[in-house]
Amino acid sequence: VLTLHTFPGVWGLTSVSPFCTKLETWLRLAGLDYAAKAFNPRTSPKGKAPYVHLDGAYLADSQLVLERLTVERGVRLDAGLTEAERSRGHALRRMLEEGTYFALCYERWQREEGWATYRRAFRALFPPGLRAVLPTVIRRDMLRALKAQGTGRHAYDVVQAMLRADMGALAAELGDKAFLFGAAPCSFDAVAFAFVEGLAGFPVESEARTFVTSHPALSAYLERMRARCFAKGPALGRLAVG
Ligand SMILES: N[C@@H](CCC(=O)N[C@@H](CS)C(=O)NCC(=O)O)C(=O)O
Repeated sequence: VLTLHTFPGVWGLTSVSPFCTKLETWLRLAGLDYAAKAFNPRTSPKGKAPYVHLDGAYLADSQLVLERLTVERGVRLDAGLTEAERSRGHALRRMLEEGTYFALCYERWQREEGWATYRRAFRALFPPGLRAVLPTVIRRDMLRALKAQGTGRHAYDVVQAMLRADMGALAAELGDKAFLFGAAPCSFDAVAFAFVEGLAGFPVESEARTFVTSHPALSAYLERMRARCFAKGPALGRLAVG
């Protein structure tokens, strides 16, 4: 039995966390059965989400989990990819997870308009007694992390331009194909979907968001992936936040 520990969705997002969206999308593309439970700081091996409970132990990190399941469960999602496609997919994944991610965090946590909205979803993740204090404390830590990583030191317009460039690179790879590397989805589509959705599904206007939602290929890709994986929504459902 495989248990996915994840954060629920909200608005147009499968999960508040793109890494949780990635892993749940991957599980669905791979056709693996799983149960879903909420993130629990006491069982999370690295203090982050997502993680899984598998064969009696907890395992963290979306990529380490999917790589292990690929081997142990004989998942063949990437079996048809050429070496060059694997290499481009790897580079795109690292761009999204190690670059785009921080620009998304900037949009939600550092930009005041973003935080005013994101805060409402984030506080709903906690029991009522912790809602007044925890989001503010965690925001302070997040702003420190953004500064240490570097993205937090840029002006808003610069970060927006970075996001548009990342989405432009993704759109160029997608071209007019149904999925990143052809007519069938592969593991890298789970990552691409998570980050395209992470930008398009957060309901605060920005140039980068408009770039994605008005891009014919990217918006069609988003709908195609949603229809394929989440016609009935994510396993933990979505937070009811206005
Ligand atoms: N490399 C990790 C990244 C996971 C990650 O950064 N998760 C964030 C949510 S988007 C988290 O749990 N942050 C909590 C924290 O840093 O304390 C993965 O792929 O699973």
